[in-house]
Amino acid sequence: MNFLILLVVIFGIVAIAQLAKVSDLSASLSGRREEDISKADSRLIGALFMVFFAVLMGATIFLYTSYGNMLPESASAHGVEVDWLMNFNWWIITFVFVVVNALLFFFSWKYAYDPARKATFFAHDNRLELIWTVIPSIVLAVIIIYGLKTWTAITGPASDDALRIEMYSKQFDWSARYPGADGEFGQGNFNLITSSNPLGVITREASAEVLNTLEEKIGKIETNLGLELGLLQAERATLVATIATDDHGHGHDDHAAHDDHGSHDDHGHGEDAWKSIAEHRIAEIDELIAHGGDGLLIWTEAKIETQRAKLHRLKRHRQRVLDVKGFELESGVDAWDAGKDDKIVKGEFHLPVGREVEFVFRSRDVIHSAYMPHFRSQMNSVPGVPTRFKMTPIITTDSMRTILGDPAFNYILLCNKVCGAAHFNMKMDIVVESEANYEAWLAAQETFVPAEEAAEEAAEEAAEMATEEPLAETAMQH
Ligand SMILES: [Cu+2]
Repeated sequence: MNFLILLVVIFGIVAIAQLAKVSDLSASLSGRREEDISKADSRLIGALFMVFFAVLMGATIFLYTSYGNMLPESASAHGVEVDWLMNFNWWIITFVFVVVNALLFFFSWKYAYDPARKATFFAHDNRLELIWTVIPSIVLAVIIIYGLKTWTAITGPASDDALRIEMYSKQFDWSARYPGADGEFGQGNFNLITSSNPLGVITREASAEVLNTLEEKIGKIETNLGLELGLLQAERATLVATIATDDHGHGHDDHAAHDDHGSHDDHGHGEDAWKSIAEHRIAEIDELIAHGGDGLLIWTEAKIETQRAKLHRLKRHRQRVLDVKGFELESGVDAWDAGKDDKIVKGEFHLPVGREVEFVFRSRDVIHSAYMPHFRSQMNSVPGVPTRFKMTPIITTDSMRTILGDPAFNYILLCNKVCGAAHFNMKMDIVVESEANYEAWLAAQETFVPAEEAAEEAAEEAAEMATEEPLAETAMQH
């Protein structure tokens, strides 16, 4: 089928080329020059231009009416402004588009070639220059100033009582995090990311969990390296060689020691201790090699290298986790505690209608983009650089379903950056509802550290405080 279409196109082109050749030939036969076009031909071309203009305008009107409003009315307060700005620009563009094309095609028809008419020629006109410089300048200034004003209002700081939500992106899903009762997000640190803590929220539990896992892995590799036959033999050989050269060197040292009194004894003692440790270790290795049996490992050098590199990485990771420090946040909340009552949700998140929301965007891996088309919002989510965007939802999901006559309608958050294989799958539903319904929904969500665990921990801490206090008091009295 495709091949047939291709054939038709090729033959069409050939036919047109042949026709052109025929008209060339007939022109040369009748003695006309190629660029001589009859008045009738000119009028025909002019009329065709008018037909084309009519089709163009018809198509434009059709496209504007069928596809002009792909989104329903804005569901956010600033979105109304954005739509105004967008429409304002479209009206200007449409006006210019129609006027320019009308003049272009109408003039082609009206001033079709006429050998009896001579064209007026003028090289310069100040008035015209002024008109087509000043008018576009004014229009552009209006568009830019209006746009900047709207943009500044949209991106300005959020009010103090705005609800704050963190949108966390990774390949390939979104999480929404609510700060919990203390109003503070627990800080995030990528060194604490685990499958149960995908956002890397800093809490004592998260830190302890990561440290445990790391210790386990480090211990396992160290044990294995201690059972590798080649390494054991190499270590034994080094120890034996060191003892041998040391014995030899000892005599030499003896002579030198005559100069500094007293040091000889110390030196000798330390050496003996070291030697006995070395001998002990040699015995240990011999024992291992002789009776290690199945426990012994024989690895290639490459394998030993990769295991050592892995060990190095794990130890570095452990150090980074140990370096994570708790600190006081501005509100006085301990950073170690701020994350406990955070609520992390997936798949769907809720917003109260009429309340300002400030989104903070964070990304784990690559640049994603949070796109909420019904709210006219979009913001990139960039690894290492938190971004933000504020908005106020003004239409609940239920109202929008009524407006659209679609009971299945849902607001959505999409990823709008092609971020990898499952990019298409990165979306969340957004439910806008009354403040009361929202509060009820939020209350039903699980906190990051489950409430019972947090209570237990608080009780433990209180008990510790109780035993410490009397001590502190006696210390004060002294
Ligand atoms: Cu994405």
